[in-house]
Amino acid sequence: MYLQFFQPKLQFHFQIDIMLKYILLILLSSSALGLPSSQCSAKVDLLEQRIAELERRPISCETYACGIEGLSQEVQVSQELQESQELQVSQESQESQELRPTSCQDYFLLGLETDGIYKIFVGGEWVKVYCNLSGGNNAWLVIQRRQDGEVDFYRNWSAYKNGFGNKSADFWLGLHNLHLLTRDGNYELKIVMRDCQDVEKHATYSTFRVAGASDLYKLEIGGYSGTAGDALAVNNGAYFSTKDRDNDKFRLHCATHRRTAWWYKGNCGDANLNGPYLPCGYYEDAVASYYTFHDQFYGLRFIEMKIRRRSRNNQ
Ligand SMILES: [Ca+2]
Repeated sequence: MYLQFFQPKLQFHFQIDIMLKYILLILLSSSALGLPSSQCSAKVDLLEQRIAELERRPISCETYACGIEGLSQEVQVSQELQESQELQVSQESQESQELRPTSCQDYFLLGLETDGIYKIFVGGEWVKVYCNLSGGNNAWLVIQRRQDGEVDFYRNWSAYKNGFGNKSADFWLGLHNLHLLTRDGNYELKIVMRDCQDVEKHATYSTFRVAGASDLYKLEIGGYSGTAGDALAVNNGAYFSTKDRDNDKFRLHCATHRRTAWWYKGNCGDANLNGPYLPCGYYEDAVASYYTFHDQFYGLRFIEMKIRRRSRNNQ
């Protein structure tokens, strides 16, 4: 780029010096016309001397140096301006095109089809979530999982509000994020469960919304379909309760009775998905269970709760 700028400039200066020579030659020749021969000869000598001086003169050196200096400054300024403009354009482009996925579905639409932990933008912050993106058009955001009993689920209000566990294994996403995720859209909930013989059943609810802290993370749920039965029907409208917060309307403290935390209502209800992870098939009120799966409180081997925004395609 530098040579492209420089070469025409050098050539331009060289041409100016050639022109000066000939202008001087014409002027001196003109002034010599009509003079006596001796004076004319002197003019011709002067002319030849001036031409010789011009030819010896380092005509291009100063021009060359000035050209380089000036040109390099021009190039530098040009480069700085270009870099500045490129940086600005780049920043504007980045800001306008910065991807801020707000759901697992956004990642799926970007072409990602691998299950795993992804970051989504929720309530002005980045939150790590586990997405189910494999297996076709099923971009689910996992909000709870029980698979090995490594994580203690008998925790207090603060823990259930903020979430806990390992998102690649057993975990609870947290009521705060559940509220932020579901407050502005229509979400559906799918619960996938397996028993000791690896029989899999599911329950899907077309409405799932969690209210804010001031409403004690009240649950709105409805529109059941599936194979596991509608064990959550009685939980619609329930407040969340933990071992240190009894927000159920029952005479017992359901969270301590069931040894976990949940949206308890009625006589503590038929679903205890956060219950103790006991040996599979264990029969107990306080166990990780879903009553209508086996029509009893039966300890399940695997539980996964996941949500996704309802769209015209999956309504
Ligand atoms: Ca109570």
